[in-house]
Amino acid sequence: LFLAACGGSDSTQGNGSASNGEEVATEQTDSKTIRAGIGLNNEHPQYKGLEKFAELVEERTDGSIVVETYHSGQLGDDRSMMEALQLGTQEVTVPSTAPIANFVSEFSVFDFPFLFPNSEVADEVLDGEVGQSFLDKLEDQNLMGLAYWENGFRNLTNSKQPVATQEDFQGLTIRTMENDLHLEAFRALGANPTPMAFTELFTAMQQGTVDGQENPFATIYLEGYYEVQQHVSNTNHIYSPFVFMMSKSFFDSLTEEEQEIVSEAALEAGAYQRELNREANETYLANLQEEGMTYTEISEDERQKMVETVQPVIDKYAENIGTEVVEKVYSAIEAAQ
Ligand code: KDG
Repeated sequence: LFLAACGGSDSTQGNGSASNGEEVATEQTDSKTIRAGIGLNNEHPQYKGLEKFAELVEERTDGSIVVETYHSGQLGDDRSMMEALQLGTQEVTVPSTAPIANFVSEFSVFDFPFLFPNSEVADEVLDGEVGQSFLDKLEDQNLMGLAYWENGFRNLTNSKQPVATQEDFQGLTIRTMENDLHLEAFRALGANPTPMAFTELFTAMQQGTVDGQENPFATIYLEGYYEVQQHVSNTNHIYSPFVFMMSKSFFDSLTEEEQEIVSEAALEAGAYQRELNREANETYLANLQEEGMTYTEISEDERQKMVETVQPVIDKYAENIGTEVVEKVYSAIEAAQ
């Protein structure tokens, strides 16, 4: 198992005795490889979750499936990795729901600003029937959605000014994920949003191409954004789920038993990832302040104003997605509270 994970498929020649070498070679010819890539770095709970997935799968398949994990966009950004899954040149990625909406537009509903009141409600809706019905929609795109993981509540940072009110968004160039709804919501709030892949974000902030960005505290801290950003506010404007997804053609090539193992492992690793992620998001705001960032709290009154400002954008997308689908999500949220 260890050999297989570390050696790669073409490094067996000349290792050990001939018979040993042959054995390893046979084993490796039979083993299937999952290349799993994410945009966040190897400090982030998302990567720890990926490592957990690898451990569970390799253990439960006795190494007949090997999982190679890649972080920091080593295999590309959310969109290009999803395309690689469609083509079958990569097996797993765990994008935010926002870029998924470019493949299945209904996914935008999970990115409605201020949709989920807390992560417990999000868990219940996403892990329930409604969440599953969205994952099913990915199959037409040659993608298998196996589980929801958590990115978390997104918060605004910038290099220019403290943001306490909606008026403070005015004039700030904010990088958003590649999603039209995000763009329109930020425009409505008065900012000047610009969509960009995650892999380009740090440099864009460093070079001043953008003034700010929005991500959960864990990402802001673990990606070292405090080095290039001065102000952070708890806008909590969008809850970002992750979707753990696999190339459908790869999934279909697995035996039934293997399919069960990877599906179960994606869920179990997700539970672990969510736990680590919540701890991280609670802890890291303090660290950001220790690193010298100014923290501005958004009052409930101000947040309510933002809710009202983005409502027309939500209404527009609700209509585009289809009221029936959106109503199902709203009812599930209500039932979960
Ligand atoms: O690994 C996930 C990242 O690629 C991305 O989804 C993170 O929230 C994110 C962003 O802002 O792009």
